[in-house]
Amino acid sequence: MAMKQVAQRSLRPEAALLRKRLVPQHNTLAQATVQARRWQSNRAESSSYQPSVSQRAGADSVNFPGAVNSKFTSTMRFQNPAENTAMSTYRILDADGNVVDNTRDPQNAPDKEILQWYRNMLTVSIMDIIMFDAQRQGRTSFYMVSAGEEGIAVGTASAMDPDDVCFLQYREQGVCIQRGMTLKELMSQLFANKDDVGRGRNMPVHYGSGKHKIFTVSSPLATQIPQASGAAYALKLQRMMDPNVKPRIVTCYFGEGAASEGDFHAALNIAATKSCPVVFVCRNNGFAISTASIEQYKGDGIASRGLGYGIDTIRVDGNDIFAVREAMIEARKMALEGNCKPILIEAMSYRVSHHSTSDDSFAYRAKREVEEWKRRDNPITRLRKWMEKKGIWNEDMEKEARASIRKQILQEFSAAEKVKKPALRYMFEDVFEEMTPDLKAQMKELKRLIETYPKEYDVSQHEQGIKSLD
Ligand SMILES: Cc1ncc(C[n+]2csc(CCOP(=O)(O)OP(=O)(O)O)c2C)c(N)n1
Ligand SMILES: [Mg+2]
Repeated sequence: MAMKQVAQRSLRPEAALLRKRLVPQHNTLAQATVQARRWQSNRAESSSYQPSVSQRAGADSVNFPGAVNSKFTSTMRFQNPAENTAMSTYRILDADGNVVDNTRDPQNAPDKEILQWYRNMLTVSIMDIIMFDAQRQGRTSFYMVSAGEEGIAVGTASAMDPDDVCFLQYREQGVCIQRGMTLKELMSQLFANKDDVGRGRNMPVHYGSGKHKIFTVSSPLATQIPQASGAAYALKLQRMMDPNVKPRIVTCYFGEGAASEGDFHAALNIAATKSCPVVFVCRNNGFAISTASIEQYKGDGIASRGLGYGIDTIRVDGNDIFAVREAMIEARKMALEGNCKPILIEAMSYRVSHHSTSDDSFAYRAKREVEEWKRRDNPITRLRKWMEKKGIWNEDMEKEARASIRKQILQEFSAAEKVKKPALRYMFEDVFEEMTPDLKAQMKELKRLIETYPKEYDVSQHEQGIKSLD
């Protein structure tokens, strides 16, 4: 059956009601959302809406509104989570690049595509080294590397539709590259030059791209998670109003540390109760800056929390790009089935790098531990071993790929470094459609200060210099 028909049928009851009430009068999504809310609260208050919560005589299970189908028991027992076995971790390849389950083909993509994922992971890793060093040389202000987590980013992004929407935390350069952001676009952001689509307003690694459906990274931890739930709800409403709209999901990335924020809990609960098509991808890399996971929580990782919110959840080996990708393909499908639903993927990894250029992780973990992880297991070497065994990769190809990627990155690096900075005027624009009198006064004052203290403020590096403030 065609996808469109499936979507129409599965969304039919709610969609029909929404269409009847919304479509003739409401053109914008915002109007429709307000109306949908009104409709839902009216429905709850109307006399025809009567959830059945009465206890039946002789029933052996609870029928309170807050817990249905819980069996009565006369044995008092506090459940102890430590008695449960930890949730298992899905993998396809072992650390040596061998397929664990030989009954199936891990390769659900042509070799050419797999080689591209490999190149994309290499690109992230080589760019990381170059940019980390550039910060040390004082050529950029800040950087965050994603060493050890390239497989999570590239693997999940490889399973998404280009029209799906992404919310990132900050350690997901691989998502940007896999979704087609160019090195020039990334470098323009890192150097905050005039070609940066963010107009140089953000710190380095705060990427964003409307073209690639990537919301701009924002520093306050976890804020992207409820935003992702909201965006997914909007996509769902859009399809309810018009079933011909292409089915899309939202993918939301965050670290296990961010999952300690209240926003994480609010986001998962609203996504579950409103059945939003969002895939939450938690990168559990073992650290929130200097706090090891083991000190961050007592439960079974982040995956166990998904179950608590009634969300279908899987834990995967984040060093295994095949497992990550397969989990994401399935998660995307499940998220869009029927009335839609959220999914949680907890991808396990190890943060090989320091937290950022502002951190020295050897102050709180042993160098030997890091070296061991680098040597023993890593998403890049794991895929490389598999490709070598399959005969599609070898030492010469590796050398050639590394050299050419490095050359491209260095070219874009030096080009971006030379490009002028954005016009100073952008500091005051874009928040309001028209600049407010306050903003105009501030811009005038900035101009006066620059003219008064020219030695203090060299603005020649900015596009149009002081003229942009006229
Ligand atoms: C609200 C808020 N609190 C604290 C910070 C400082 N901070 C930045 S990153 C970070 C750790 C996040 O760890 P995790 O979510 O596991 O991501 P990882 O860095 O491991 O990828 C902290 C505490 C912040 N940016 N925002
Ligand atoms: Mg972390």
